[in-house]
Amino acid sequence: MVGSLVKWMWIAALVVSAFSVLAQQPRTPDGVMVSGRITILEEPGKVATDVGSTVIFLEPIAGGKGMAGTADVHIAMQSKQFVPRVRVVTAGSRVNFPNQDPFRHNVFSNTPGGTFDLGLYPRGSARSASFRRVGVYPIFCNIHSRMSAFVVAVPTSQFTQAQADGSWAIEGVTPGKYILHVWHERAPERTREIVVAGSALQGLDAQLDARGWRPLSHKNKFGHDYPPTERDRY
Ligand SMILES: [Cu+2]
Repeated sequence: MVGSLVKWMWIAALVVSAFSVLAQQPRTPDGVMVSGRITILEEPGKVATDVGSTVIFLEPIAGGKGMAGTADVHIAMQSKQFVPRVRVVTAGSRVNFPNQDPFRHNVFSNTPGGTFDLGLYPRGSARSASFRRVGVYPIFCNIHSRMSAFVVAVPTSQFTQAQADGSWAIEGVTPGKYILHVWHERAPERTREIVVAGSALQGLDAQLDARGWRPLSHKNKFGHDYPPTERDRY
């Protein structure tokens, strides 16, 4: 009887120690953490203040987990700006655009294969658009030429945006092969193949080159130049 009790205590101790070993692993129930840091190479004298707009996502090649549901996200219109300026979503998601300014705004995109126009609407109301196709959608307002944003629709739910210091992490990544994409509006996209195994993958650092970037002007929703004064053109 005593021998059997000792045996059970041994088993219990082994189970507890096994759990404490597991708890020390940087592992989430579904997978592991993949992380790194982004830096942006700028022209001399310039310092990047928008590293936090960088989009990082893992496109599954083999064995990895891809899409899992869609996100419910917002881009607000505040003080004649889209906030935040960049949003990453799983392709198929809807993005809501609440107008928080005391005047009307429009939201449109002329992205080939993904055009939309939400019309003109006042403070306190919101309209939404679907982003079914994978790709980068520049978003504008037909009234205010300086308003611009990007929705980046990706073929996976394993994505994130960098912190202000450039660090990023994606949790719960299942083992498999992926293409790691790093996208920023001011630099060519960077990609590399990674293999995620049973433990955390750290140090996936990438440097983006924004030295060749020049701000682009854009047309209004009719494909014309914006009028010199920002008047309501509806
Ligand atoms: Cu506007």
